[in-house]
Amino acid sequence: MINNRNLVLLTLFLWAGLLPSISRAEDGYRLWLRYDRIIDPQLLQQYRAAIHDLYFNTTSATLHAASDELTTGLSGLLGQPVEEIHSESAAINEGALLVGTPASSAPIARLHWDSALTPLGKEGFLIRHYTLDGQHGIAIVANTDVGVLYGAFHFLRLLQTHQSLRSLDITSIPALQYRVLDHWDNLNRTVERGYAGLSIFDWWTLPLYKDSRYTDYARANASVGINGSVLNSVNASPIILTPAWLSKAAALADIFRPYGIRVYLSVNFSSPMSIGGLPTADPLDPAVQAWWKKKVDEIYSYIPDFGGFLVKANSEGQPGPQNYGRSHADGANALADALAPHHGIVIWRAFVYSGSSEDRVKQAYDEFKPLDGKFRDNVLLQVKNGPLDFQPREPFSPLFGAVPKMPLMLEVQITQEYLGFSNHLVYLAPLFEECLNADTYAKGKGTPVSATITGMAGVANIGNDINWCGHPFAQANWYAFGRLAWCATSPTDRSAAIADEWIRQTFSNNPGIVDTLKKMMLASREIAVDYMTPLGLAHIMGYSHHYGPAPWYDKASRADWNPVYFHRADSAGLGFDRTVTGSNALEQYAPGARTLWADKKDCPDNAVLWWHHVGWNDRLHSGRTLWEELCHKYYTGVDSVRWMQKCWDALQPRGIDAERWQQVKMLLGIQQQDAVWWRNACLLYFQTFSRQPLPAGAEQPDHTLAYYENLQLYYAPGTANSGIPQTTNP
Ligand code: GCW
Repeated sequence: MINNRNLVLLTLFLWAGLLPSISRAEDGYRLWLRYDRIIDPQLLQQYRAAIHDLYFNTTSATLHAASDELTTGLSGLLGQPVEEIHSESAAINEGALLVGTPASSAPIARLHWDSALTPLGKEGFLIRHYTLDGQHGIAIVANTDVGVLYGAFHFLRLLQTHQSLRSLDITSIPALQYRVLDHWDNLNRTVERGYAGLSIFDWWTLPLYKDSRYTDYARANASVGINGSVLNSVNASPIILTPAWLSKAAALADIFRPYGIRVYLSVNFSSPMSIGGLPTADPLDPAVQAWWKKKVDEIYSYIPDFGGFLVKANSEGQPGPQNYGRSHADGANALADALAPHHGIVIWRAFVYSGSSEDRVKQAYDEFKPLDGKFRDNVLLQVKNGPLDFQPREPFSPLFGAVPKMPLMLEVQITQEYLGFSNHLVYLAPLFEECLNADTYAKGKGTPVSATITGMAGVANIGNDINWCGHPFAQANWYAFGRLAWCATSPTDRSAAIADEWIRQTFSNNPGIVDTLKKMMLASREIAVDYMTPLGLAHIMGYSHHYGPAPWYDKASRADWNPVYFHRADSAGLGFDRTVTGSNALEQYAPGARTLWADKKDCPDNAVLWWHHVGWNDRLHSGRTLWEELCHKYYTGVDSVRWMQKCWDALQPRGIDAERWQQVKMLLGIQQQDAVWWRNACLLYFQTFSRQPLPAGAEQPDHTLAYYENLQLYYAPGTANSGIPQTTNP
């Protein structure tokens, strides 16, 4: 039957068939949603036989989005138009793909899968075989439309990753309720710690100009189950709450809504003063409380399903309740009371430290532990994975498991502020997973961080670069964030499985390619740790921009912004004693967790300098002395980047497209150069304390320490600071 819709599809399909000959460049824009025709003839035959046509009753914008994705995706993958049958009364054909909820689809209601549907909740889905009216096929079913959308994306993923459709029995339910991207995007479109161009949110042309990219952003997020987006940076401009900007945020919310994404805004705690004209922002002042209530009511008039506020208060110069002698709970509760009638939430950040003499990594716990139970029910505390600041490796934050009366969000950084920006290939799933799996011992052995959280927030690495994230492999970190947040409590080796499916969708299903890229990705985080901050070192990056090594740096206005504060090198050894003989940050952990690190002799090598000051000649578990091991790690890091380069070079003739192959090759060149820089600069510097030689016969630094110390980086991306010293009058 050729109706209008089919004609359109057919035309599109014929056009798509022509595309390879006019050679569509692999510019990375399509992310992991590429839907190119499956080449393997047997697989194609299996899929074409299993999926005859699509039964859909698109009664909502969300179901419409799901049906669009399935028709585009299936037509692309199967290389033939897939007919969509809307009629509820139409007879079921053999191989009909039934998609929907019992409420939206009569055939699905007739399956009577109620008992399987009940546990799915509001976002889960089933993908299973059915027999109905003597016909057989596959059904994607959920309780809600957004569950159907997630199921549709999952089904497409099965095909994209070449899974068999022969015995499907999938039940998928998200482990965490909140799976949120935090954009650190400023209203002038710069992105704090952003390395992929300007913000994708073109505030200036919103709300009338709606870039099609906003829809593609929503599709990508929905495909991995991300259900929230904080549009603006936590260093928030109060302007975001003015009517003109609320209408811009509302336009985005309208585009994201069908994809199950709620919009949140970061707010500046002083907004009642700066845009409200009040003399104070004291959260206990009735006029301030009334202002927030009115403002929140106004926001809901623009965005009826507004998610709520994200707040950075009394941290790094941001205003907060402590400016008025009030606690974080007082501050959060004033906002929470305004949001509660609308079912909105406050996500209050635990990233606070005051520049006091107390070990910086202890301060968040000291601040929030005593406040447990003092926050309203609709306040969540958002805690960075580690107690310091998104380092290549840190122990988990002691707040996980320590404030049982508060729901927690785990905050991870997808953008690579401390991991080589978008220049370095670093797959972050192993870092995220290390935290999720870490045992807090909060309720005895076997209480992983994942069991203490209600949600996960990821600081986005997205910008307006054509490939969204700068480095083609940085897309994997966005993808992995969503997938991990969805399945945070599943006990399997998720990093490997997620890398596998991402590679298959983004690059190729060729086993040789999958194998090589997976090896590179899974090794890459440890490689970065080796050439940047091995053995538990932390925060020895360049001041302010955080790119490249500067372990010598001691000029920052605050002690806890200086690398020397964190590594504590001296003639005796290296490392920060955080045990009972030092800052005793260890005490903030449950006794079971402490035993892992407390004793210098037992402490794992990969954390030892975080917890202990270790003598240069002390032997580590590796059998090498600290100095030998430090050298070994830095040299291994460089060698391993060169290994990644070799792996990549070997792939060119095996099917990676020229455009992305060349891009990654050049970026690996930068990474190699930077790894050498890190190794040389750090070893030359630490050598001034250890007074021991670099390994005999090893590649020697090609510059002096003074050379590295004098390197200046100007205009590093991601920071407003140009790096040029201010010596003259402005
Ligand atoms: O990692 C630090 C960054 C700041 C950031 C801060 C935070 C948004 O250097 O740029 O500010 O963390 O998390 O608030």
